[in-house]
Amino acid sequence: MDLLQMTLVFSCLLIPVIGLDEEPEFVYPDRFNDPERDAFLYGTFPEGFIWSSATSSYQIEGAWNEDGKGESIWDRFSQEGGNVENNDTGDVACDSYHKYKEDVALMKAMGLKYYRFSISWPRVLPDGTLNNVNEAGIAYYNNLIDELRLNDITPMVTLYHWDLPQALQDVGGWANETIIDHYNDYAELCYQRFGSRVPFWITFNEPWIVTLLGHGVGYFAPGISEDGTTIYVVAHNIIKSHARAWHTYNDTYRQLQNGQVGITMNSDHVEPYDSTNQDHIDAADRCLQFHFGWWANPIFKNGDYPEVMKTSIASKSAAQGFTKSRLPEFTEEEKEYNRGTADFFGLNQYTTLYANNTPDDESNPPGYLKDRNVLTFVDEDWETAGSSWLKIVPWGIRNILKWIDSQYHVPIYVTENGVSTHDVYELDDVIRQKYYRAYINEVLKAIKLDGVDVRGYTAWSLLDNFEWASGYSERFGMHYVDFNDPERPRTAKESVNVYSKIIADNGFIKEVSTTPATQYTTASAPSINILSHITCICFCILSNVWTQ
Ligand code: PNW
Repeated sequence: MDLLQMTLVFSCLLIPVIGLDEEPEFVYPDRFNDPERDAFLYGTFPEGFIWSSATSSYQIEGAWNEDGKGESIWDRFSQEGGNVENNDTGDVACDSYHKYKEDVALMKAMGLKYYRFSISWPRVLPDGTLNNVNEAGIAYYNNLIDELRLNDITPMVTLYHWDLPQALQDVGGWANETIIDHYNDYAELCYQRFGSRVPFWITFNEPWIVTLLGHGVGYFAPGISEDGTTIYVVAHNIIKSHARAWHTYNDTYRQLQNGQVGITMNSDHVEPYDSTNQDHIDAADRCLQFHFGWWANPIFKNGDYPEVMKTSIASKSAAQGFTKSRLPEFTEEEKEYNRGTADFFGLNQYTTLYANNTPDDESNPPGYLKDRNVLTFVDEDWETAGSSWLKIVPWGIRNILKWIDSQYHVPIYVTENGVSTHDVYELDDVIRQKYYRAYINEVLKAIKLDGVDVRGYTAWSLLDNFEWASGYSERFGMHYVDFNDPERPRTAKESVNVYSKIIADNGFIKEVSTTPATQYTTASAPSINILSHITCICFCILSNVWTQ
């Protein structure tokens, strides 16, 4: 037997072990349990797959008024009291403004090659405009980027992760279309000052949350509750701001800096409650169009809002006595300008909902939920994390990746995914270890089994941090941060090891065992096993013919 034959025979022995599906990491004790769907898949990610972890400026930096930083809407919203759990604020947060070198060392220790962070707009432009460029703020991000590069870690930078300069909010914020010019000035300043070292820009983090939670229900800063009217104006200005910032990069900086500019959207996966019922299927699709399509249709498809949004909002607006649709219109020129303005699709994904139809409701007052006309709900048997909204449903991420791929056909980066625990000191964070393995495994399936072009995965979050309206009562970090200690010490949780191993292996490699695998735990396992054997036998026969 020559070397080639020996290698092939050896791999024959290995493949049944490596390719074997195993018991699901999460098993649901209800009618939605599906061991075949949830079976674990061993295998590796494509070469060059990006492994990252994320944070955002307001959630970790602290130093809210240091070195010339301006006030942000989150400073105002948290400090005024009554808006955040325990009246927590991000005044100090993880103190990463002072401890960024320590943070970079944590990333290095984990084997991370990418880091997603955001720039605080009021730290570099205290009143939001170019009237006053805060060089100390610029220096902070330059130092952070340099420290990352020194440690072989590539920055992915979010321009807007919710901390709008308060001075711009005072003149109407996202509801005032002058914001488009201000945002473009800010983006261009960032390209100029940091762009030579930043290959990935994300214009907006989760515009749906900015719009709905910030301007629809007022649960997030700036605390406005104008569901059904202002939200559509805010969204319109965000889309235009995004398109403008992309064009600025494309026209002036791309050739020089060779980076990519995308946008990150969040969505729960939405599954029809009864997948054989067309009403449920339509309701799930409508829900996703109102959530993703709102932004993604103009940016990735045809420059305009999804048809289902246009027709639903127009007819309800008319019935409610509005003289025109509450959904603003793009001109033909604007549609042309919006179309194709993203080099990648950033996806933040955490959880899943079921969808069903609701009867049409055209009554006043108008509202987003009435416009959308979908009833969403969860299965109470699904395991809940430290955040009440976060049910653990790994297969949801695979399904939504498939949906995005089918709609927009673009490279996708998972820019956030993770799970919270309550505010407890717990270093062996079993739930997070299981969550990451299970969800990342579903991303692997989307790539390997469904052919979706997913290029990277980002874990939320590197550190426990300020979880918006929940303050410090929910912990998403792979590192525990002691918020009672002025030094804000960080301690690695066990999930760091789990994630580091996935990064080191570029996926999931089953430990090689000498005992034959005889126990199949899922319905799909035997077929995969038999297939591997057949493939092996074919290889061996071929190699025999070839070497004779
Ligand atoms: C994302 N919800 O936000 C954000 O990008 C992060 O800043 C945040 O810390 C992370 O997810 C975890 O929450 C969300 O209420 C905030 O459904 C709230 C919701 C979803 C995402």
